[in-house]
Amino acid sequence: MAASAAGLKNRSHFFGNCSRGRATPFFVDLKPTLMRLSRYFLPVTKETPADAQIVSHKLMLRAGLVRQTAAGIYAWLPLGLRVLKKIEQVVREEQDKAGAIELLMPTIQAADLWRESGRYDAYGPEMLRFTDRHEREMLYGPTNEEMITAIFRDATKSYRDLPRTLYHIQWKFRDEVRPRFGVMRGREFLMKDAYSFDLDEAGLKASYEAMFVAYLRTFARLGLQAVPVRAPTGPIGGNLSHEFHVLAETGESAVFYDAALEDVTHEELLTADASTIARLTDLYAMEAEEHEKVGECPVPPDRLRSRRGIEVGHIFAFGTKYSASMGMTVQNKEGGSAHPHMGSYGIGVSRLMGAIIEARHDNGGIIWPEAVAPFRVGLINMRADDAGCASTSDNLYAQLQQAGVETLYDDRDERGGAKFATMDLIGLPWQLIVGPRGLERGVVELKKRATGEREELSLEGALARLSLG
Ligand code: P5A
Repeated sequence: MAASAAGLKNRSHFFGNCSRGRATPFFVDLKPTLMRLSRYFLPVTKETPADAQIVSHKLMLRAGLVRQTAAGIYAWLPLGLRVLKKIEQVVREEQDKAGAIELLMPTIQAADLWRESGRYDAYGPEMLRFTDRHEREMLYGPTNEEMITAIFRDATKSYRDLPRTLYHIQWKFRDEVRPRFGVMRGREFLMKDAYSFDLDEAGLKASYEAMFVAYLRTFARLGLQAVPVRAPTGPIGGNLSHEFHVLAETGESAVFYDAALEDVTHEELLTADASTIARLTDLYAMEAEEHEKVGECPVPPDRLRSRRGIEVGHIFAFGTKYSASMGMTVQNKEGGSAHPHMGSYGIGVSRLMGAIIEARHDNGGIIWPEAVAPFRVGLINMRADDAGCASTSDNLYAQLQQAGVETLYDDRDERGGAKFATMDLIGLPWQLIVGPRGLERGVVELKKRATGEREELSLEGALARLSLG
């Protein structure tokens, strides 16, 4: 059958030219096979899950992205994991561009570390505490200020070792009283947390601004409009802090802001710099509680907007809070000693997935931005029982693979309608549809998920279109 010929051709591309017996690959890349829906693991459902209240949670369950395994704790299924890794990668690239250096700290921490800063008792019941077999008190890290301070303290002696910003992307645990809305407020969640060390306050301000810029760019790349809001500092401490809120009806916070913030364009945010910060932070934006404290509002009423927001990032400048309490000093230029000034900078990586879906969906399902789509193209064979359709689809699939276009191939023996519904639900940016009537005229259909626009193209035309960046 033509279909298996194309399949073989495809395999030989990845396994090299083995003349006989089992192919022994030099590098194992099984993805081409795994991206066939007939062999993938994608448990989608039509039913709306009863326990999900907001649209992103419903869609994440229905599209087979995650599965809850205990209250507020999720398994990331194959499709969801691909998105999570992509969000993580965008965050990582912008951190690297801002000059931050990646490391990886563990999820488990020793209670003694937190006794040094005094936060072990202060943190309260949100901290998951346990003892090991030697009765040593341990905890699952809710954040890493103490650990990074200890690591940096023990390796740093001089002002020449500053400034530095270190970050990691690691699972956190917070025993939230009310985990809800799926991954939005989980107990276990993935966070990017960065920590900056500077000699003085002016240095800290520069590090804070570098992260601020990185955040604006990160959220813009993810296709989100995120408003920076002046924020109270809470248990992290310090006196300067901003939260970044994605505006969405289902957000947990009420945000008040100057309508002029809506005029900032996507392009400006993608290329944000220090002047963007100055412009944005001059504009009024507060969470409800802070807004009330301010009392008489500095924004003319006709320019004041109130919307719900999802907090996807939070940055803090807290100066010497941890360096002083944990005894971290460096020698300064004059030969004296100084406590480094610190900041910490968080992004809710797993929460972002919910936020992106809240901001980008329709009745049919998710609409992924290209930057984080689990696959770029969904190839749909409308008639798996038709040899012509099958061999053309297999060929297109092999060629898309070779062109490096991430493709999920629906090669299952299912009705066309069910295939369309699945593709719309999982929200890949492009659908390439192969059907018998089109093939008679030598054409396939290309559908753009975001707009629903369909276009008939020759096979070569479709391949060329999808292979371009
Ligand atoms: C900053 C980095 C901190 O923990 N310490 C290190 C500081 N800040 S924060 O605001 O408490 O958290 C940072 C971001 O993590 C996300 N987040 C969550 N995501 C999912 N479920 C949760 N329960 C949860 N709690 C916090 C948010 O995006 C937050 O801005």
